Amino acid sequence: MGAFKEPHGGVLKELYLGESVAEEEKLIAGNYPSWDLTPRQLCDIELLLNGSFSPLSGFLGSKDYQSVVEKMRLSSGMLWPMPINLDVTSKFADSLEQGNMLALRDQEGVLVATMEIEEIWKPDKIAEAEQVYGTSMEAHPAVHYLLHQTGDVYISGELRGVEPPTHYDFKLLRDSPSELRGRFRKLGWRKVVAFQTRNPMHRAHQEITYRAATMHEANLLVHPVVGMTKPGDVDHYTRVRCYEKILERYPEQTTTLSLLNLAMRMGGPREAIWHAIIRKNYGCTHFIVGRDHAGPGNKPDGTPFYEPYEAQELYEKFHDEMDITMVPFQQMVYVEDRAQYIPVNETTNEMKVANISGTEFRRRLREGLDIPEWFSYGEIIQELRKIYPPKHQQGFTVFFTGLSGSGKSTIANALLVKMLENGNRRVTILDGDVVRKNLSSELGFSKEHRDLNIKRIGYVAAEITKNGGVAICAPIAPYEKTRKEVRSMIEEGGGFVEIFVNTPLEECEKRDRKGLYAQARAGKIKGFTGIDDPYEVPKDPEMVIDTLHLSAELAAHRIFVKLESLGYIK
Ligand code: PPS
Repeated sequence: MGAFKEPHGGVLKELYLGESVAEEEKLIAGNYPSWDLTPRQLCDIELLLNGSFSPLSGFLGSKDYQSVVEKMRLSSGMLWPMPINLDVTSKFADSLEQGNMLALRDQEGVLVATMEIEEIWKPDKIAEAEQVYGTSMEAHPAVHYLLHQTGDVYISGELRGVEPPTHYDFKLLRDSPSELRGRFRKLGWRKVVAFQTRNPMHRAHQEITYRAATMHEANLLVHPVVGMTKPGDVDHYTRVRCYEKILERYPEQTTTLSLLNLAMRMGGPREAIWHAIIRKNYGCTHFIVGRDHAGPGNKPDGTPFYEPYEAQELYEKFHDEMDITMVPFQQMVYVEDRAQYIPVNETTNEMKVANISGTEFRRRLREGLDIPEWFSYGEIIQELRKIYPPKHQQGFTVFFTGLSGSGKSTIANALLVKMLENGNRRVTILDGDVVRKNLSSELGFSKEHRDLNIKRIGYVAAEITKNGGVAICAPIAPYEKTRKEVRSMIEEGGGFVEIFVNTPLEECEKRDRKGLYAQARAGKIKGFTGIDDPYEVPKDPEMVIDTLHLSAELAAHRIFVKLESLGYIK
């Protein structure tokens, strides 16, 4: 093979069929039962098929699974810390039998691989969570995934790779282990330090990686994860643009970048071992493990799931078997009087130490505040500012809720005009009646239909918000749970301001501008909000408007001022 570093288990397990056999397989697979791989399974299968997960030759069978969960070893005794399983729903599993062939497809139906089913079994998920992640608390992202998104049945068998999952982005930066090994060979790189990351890199990371490489007289591979990382992380498109920029900060010919389509589990110490084995399969000789490697964040009580250096300790235990040298790092901090980064355990009390946490960094970005030179490079900040624009450039939704005839539409329209007059924002209004004529013309007023209507409004508002626009919505939205769902959908991409138009039922009924209350009282309209269908008063709206004592114009003015004070309007 000519590689500088043997893969884990000695052989790189590439599982693709030859071209002509793969073509035949595609034809036959049309008759097989078919499973559409989930985004996580797609990441896993890509890394299984290209040898990143050597020595695995498919999703784990029950014996290997049990052994990995309990002992971090395959049943052969070889070190392997992470269960890699093909989970399916019970309903789908009921249609399968041992010995069946199965077609594994991507979300568009393209055949990725086939598998002869050897085993079908139900795992004990709680035991898996506790043994692999050390907890069954749902605050751990992998446990949450296991309990809520993982199918109840696991199936296994040897994989026959047909076609690698398609990627349209950064194609030239994506490498299989043999491709990267080829690059190292071509460049004559014999010692390579790998750096795993799921975050944008700043000066401290550059410092760690550069030190690690020079310390070991090695070259450097920046090997970021672009598959699935921790929910809320910076998107990989932005990160890759940042990595490309930081590459120029290393001496020429010393460092290379490649993207790894791994689905992380945030499994801390076990995950560190897994990450290192993967990098060994890519031909690397050294692997950097810093503070809180692959950490999942804190438990609800604020304490961490894993100790900050627990991953380094576990690695140390298995170091001889791992055959890829750990380069441990303490957290790096900036020492002002020395104008230099040093490991935190080398600082003294006399030193003036500076540090900016991830949370503080994001706050500064979001609020358009200064980020010091010592923390990051100008070109990286510039890239990140694009996804964390200051508040007055972020999208948001103003969500009015209240009884029919409460005045929502009038206030919403007055607000719209004020925003157009201000001219700094692009605004779309999604009024209850208008939506019902266009988006939801086939819907009635049952609970299901109302929920569907509100979710449609929420979906459109979330899209507008995500893309930096302003959506003003004004449906009745009578149910708290649905409003909450819409809020969390929209808050993923911007702001959400809920306004309860608090006009008492008697007043709405007295106004009865459309004559609907009279019809509802006469039983001609059934399930009318406030009459014979509930309106749940919002628990925590950003604002409550009392229309008995406030004109629509004044109400719109107050809301406009509130939006200014929240920073959304300049
Ligand atoms: S919901 O519950 O949020 O889906 O309602 P929404 O889409 O805002 O539609 C409310 C308008 O539809 C008219 N209408 C009814 N409202 C409540 N209950 C029943 N059964 C009903 N039937 C028709 C009413 O005119 C509402 O308009 P607004 O602008 O709120 O007065």
